[in-house]
Amino acid sequence: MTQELTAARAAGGSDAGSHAQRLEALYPTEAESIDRDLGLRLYRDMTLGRRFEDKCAEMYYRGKMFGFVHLYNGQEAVSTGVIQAMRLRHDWFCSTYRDHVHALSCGVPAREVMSELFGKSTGCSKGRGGSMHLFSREHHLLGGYAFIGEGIPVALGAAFTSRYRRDALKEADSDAVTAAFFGDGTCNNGQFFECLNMATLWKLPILFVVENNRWAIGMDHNRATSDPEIWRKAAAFGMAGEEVDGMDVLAVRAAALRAIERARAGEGPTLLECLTYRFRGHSLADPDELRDRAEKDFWARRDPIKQLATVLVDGAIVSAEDLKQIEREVDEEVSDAVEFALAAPEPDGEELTRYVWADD
Ligand SMILES: Cc1ncc(C[n+]2csc(CCOP(=O)(O)OP(=O)(O)O)c2C)c(N)n1
Ligand SMILES: [Mg+2]
Repeated sequence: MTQELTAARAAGGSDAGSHAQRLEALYPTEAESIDRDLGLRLYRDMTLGRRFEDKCAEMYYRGKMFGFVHLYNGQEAVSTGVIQAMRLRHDWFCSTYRDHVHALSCGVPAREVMSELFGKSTGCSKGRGGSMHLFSREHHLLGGYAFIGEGIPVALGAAFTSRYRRDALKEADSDAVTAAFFGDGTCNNGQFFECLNMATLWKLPILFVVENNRWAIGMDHNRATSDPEIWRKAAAFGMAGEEVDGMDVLAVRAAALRAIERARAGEGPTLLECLTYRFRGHSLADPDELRDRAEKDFWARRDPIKQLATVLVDGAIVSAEDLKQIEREVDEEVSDAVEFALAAPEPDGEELTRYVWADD
């Protein structure tokens, strides 16, 4: 912990800079070597997340979506860094109400995610869930959850299943790892601590991925949390803990790969705290008038997509035109998702109670 951070906390901890100071005080992590294919894959995934969310804002204000919609802009390096380091349709993923981009990274088609947001029957939750309740068995997405912390025990159960199959049922190939995503505000919720305990006790193959964006709606993390360095709480449980620059997709990916390797080797869970920032208000109903301009500017300069573009182009790994081409393709994919969702049918009223029970 830096001296400045300690001073900031002693002074009340609500200054605009303490979260930023932590980021700047991080030791530079060893960058994973990145080739053209990986670079383009990560860039595409983050760009899809960003442009999908921008389109959601547009559609929300045009009255195409209802209820609360929480966007992920600014946090893309976390979703892409962790999920693209895992094995899709093999490992398991569990999200929060800020779940659109996690779903896209897991491979849920943009058409299905957009349809779900429009409440259409072609949505990944058949139009029953909406923005906060995306689910895809096919893509091993165990859900978005409106209640904070609610997904963590579900993720723990998936990790327990992997371990039980391997150890009790002797399925040697049962090596799936689970990633549970949740926010800083959620880490003061009891379920978080209960699950850390059980995960370590049973050495479960799980990554607890904290997306510390400093804010829980309008509550500053430093005002609400006795020790704001969440990753340190791992030590109390004898678990591996790491903090990482959550605006740097390569740093997140490197940390995730270390944690995944430990988990698959049977060495148990990791608490990974990603220091990040949401570029928009808490939800689309939030005018975002609370946070300081200087704070927003600090994080805007660290835009994870622009940072990756710089690494790729300056390192001559890809050309600027390669990235433009990806952006064009992503824009087409997002427009196609909107057209598809607009034209899709509403769920049939006759089927209101369908899918309530598992055998449906
Ligand atoms: C159990 C529960 N208590 C309270 C709320 C109200 N609530 C909605 S979002 C939120 C803040 C969560 O902040 P954080 O975990 O940091 O996630 P972020 O929104 O920053 O992604 C709260 C308290 C809730 N959804 N569920
Ligand atoms: Mg938060």
